[in-house]
Amino acid sequence: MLEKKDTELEKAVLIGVVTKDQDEDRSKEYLDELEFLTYTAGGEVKKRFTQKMDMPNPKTFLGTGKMEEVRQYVEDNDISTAIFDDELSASQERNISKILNIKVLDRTNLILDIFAQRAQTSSARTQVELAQCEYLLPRLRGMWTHLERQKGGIGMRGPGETEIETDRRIVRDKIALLKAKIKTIDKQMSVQRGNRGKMVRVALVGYTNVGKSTLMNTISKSEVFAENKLFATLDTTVRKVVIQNLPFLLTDTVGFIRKLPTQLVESFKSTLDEVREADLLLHVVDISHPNFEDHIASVNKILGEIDSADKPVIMVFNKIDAYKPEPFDASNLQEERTKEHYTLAEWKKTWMNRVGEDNALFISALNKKNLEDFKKRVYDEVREIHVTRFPYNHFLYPDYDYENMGEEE
Ligand SMILES: Nc1nc2c(ncn2[C@@H]2O[C@H](COP(=O)(O)OP(=O)(O)OP(=O)(O)O)[C@@H](O)[C@H]2O)c(=O)[nH]1
Ligand SMILES: [Mg+2]
Repeated sequence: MLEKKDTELEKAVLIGVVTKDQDEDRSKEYLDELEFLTYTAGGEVKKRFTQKMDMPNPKTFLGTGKMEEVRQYVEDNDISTAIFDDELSASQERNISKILNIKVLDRTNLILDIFAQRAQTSSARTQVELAQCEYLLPRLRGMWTHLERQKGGIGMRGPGETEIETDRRIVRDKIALLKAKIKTIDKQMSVQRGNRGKMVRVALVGYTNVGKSTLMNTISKSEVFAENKLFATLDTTVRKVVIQNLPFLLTDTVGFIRKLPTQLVESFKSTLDEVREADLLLHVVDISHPNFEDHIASVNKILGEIDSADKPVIMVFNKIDAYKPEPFDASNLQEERTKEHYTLAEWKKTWMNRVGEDNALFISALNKKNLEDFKKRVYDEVREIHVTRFPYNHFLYPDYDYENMGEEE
């Protein structure tokens, strides 16, 4: 079933398209992310192929000529995996794998596979397994049945590995079983959350790899696994944090990504319930990432999907230490000044200004920069919620005192 063992780096090619809605720059950014996903899953990208098209070919996604180019490269370079940035239909997948004669994966496959590798606890494993089964069911016929399935590797971990040839009914039964298991887990988790009483709950949310766990570790002095790969965190960690006498619960959870497979959003319901039940969200953003605005949009979209769009939010722009604007040559009249050239001060005057000074914080979790301001802001907000729940001990929480820091747990 789910396997965690690392395999050697698999040689892969990436395939993307340039369309009317997705220009070359955008397509490159998406493929950059796909490459990072591939690396996280244990693959090594040898080449990227892109094709300009109005509409993907319904049979083979790419046009015939481009496909032949890919086939030739794959054959000459001993490539074992072709990864498409866009979702393939079952028949496209079948046709393409017949032509290329190697594993064919799409973005969803890749994300599911990373989740399968990273799932540690039984609840995370169950949730991933359910998502994989849901994804597999409509595609059961015509996966890479003509290939040796014993090889393993990217996209082969999880239930696909052993059950591909078996009847759909078995997968359906399995889905029912997993759902029942998750129901039990949901109940346990909800009891756990209930036991935490009326304490204010704060949840860190954000795109994957933005530094949520690093921030959690810094302010709660806990040891949550953080690393420079995607989806380092799959489970939810809850810590009691005390800032100047004021206790609250801080949650670190799974990161979001563009086009997070719906199967995952659904089956990770119990993990995401922590976010759904939070009183305050800290939306962490990696401001040093060139696409951070897209990331914010993806996160907001998923927050909407889990009914959490209208919670109070503080935007936490992290990694300010790593933020570097592109150099701008004013003497070059050909060059237009764009967002890539903005300094942090300039960024603050854009839409960020409308978020309100109070609701936009600029920090470095790694270098512990501006953490005082961050703590003060969180303190103020949590205090406001706290005193509505415990009005009788209002006097316990005076205004935030910058002098007396370093007392938190
Ligand atoms: N330069 C810089 N790097 C940071 C900062 N904060 C975190 N990082 C790095 O960013 C990477 C990702 O950090 P994590 O804390 O694992 O990010 P995350 O948001 O928890 O990621 P997922 O769990 O994958 O969603 C790690 O390599 C961190 O060291 C920062 O303020 N500056
Ligand atoms: Mg994390």
